[in-house]
Amino acid sequence: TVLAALESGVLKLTLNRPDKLNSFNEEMHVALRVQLERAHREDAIRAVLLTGAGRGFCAGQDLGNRDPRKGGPKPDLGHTLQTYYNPLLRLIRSLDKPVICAVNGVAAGAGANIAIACDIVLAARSAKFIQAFAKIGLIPDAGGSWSLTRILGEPRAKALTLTAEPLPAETAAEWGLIWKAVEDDALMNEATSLAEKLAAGPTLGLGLTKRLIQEAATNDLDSQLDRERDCQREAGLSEDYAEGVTAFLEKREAEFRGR
Ligand code: LHQ
Repeated sequence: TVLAALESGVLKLTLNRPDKLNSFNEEMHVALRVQLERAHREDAIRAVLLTGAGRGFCAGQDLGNRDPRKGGPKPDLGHTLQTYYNPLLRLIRSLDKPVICAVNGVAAGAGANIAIACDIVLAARSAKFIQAFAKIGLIPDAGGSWSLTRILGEPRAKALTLTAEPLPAETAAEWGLIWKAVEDDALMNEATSLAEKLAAGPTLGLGLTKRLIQEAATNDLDSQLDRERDCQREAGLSEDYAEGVTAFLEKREAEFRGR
């Protein structure tokens, strides 16, 4: 349910239930988690590229396997979040390597918010982001209530989540929700070359950068300045910093090794 391929330092993960618009069942959750844990562990992986197979990116939770018409006990969706979505979000945000998301088509519900949680999001011009939760009586999960509010502010976050109106990729880019919208047939090339470029970068410094930017949301300036001091100290000790400065002085491209 998740295709994984490691090439040029990029772990490409393709959500692969195309006939269900790559909506999440338990098997796909576990498969994605296994791959992200691997990305945390393996030094050879220096960037992750997440995308979807077929015409959609991800339609959120698979709504097909819990049919309320069949009766039975009411589901505990809190348990589903605790067991699957929350750990997934934490794995993406805490990975000290860039996660690029190529949104190849519709991203709905938790699918939209998983995309938004990635570090750099490119979307096909035809893709749409839908906070579909309100249509089925749920609340925005997979970090959406947090990320949408921080990125867009309350007015747009509330309008999107209360109405469940689709947001076209280009508007998402104009609003700063994603990095950019690109022509459909250029998406994978552009996302792949971006991921490869980042994978060839100073991985340690990039990881610290990602962490600092994320921490800024909740730090005050004084704490953030302290964190910059500590992280710069660490970056300054890396082999890649020495190589970067040497390459600059020698007027050549740096060859970073990710440490
Ligand atoms: C699907 C799905 C889907 C199953 C399309 N499931 N089959 C967390 C905790 C626990 C529980 C609950 O939820 C959550 C978080 C969430 O993510 S809640 C939000 C869940 N997602 C949605 O509400 C979105 C549901 N899907 C849609 O609204 C539409 O499919 C969109 C707008 C995404 C795409 O519309 P279309 O392009 O018109 O495609 P379609 O509706 O025809 O879908 C194609 C097929 O995919 C179809 O199957 P079929 O056998 O009829 O061809 C759909 O049934 C299936 N599919 N989403 N979430």
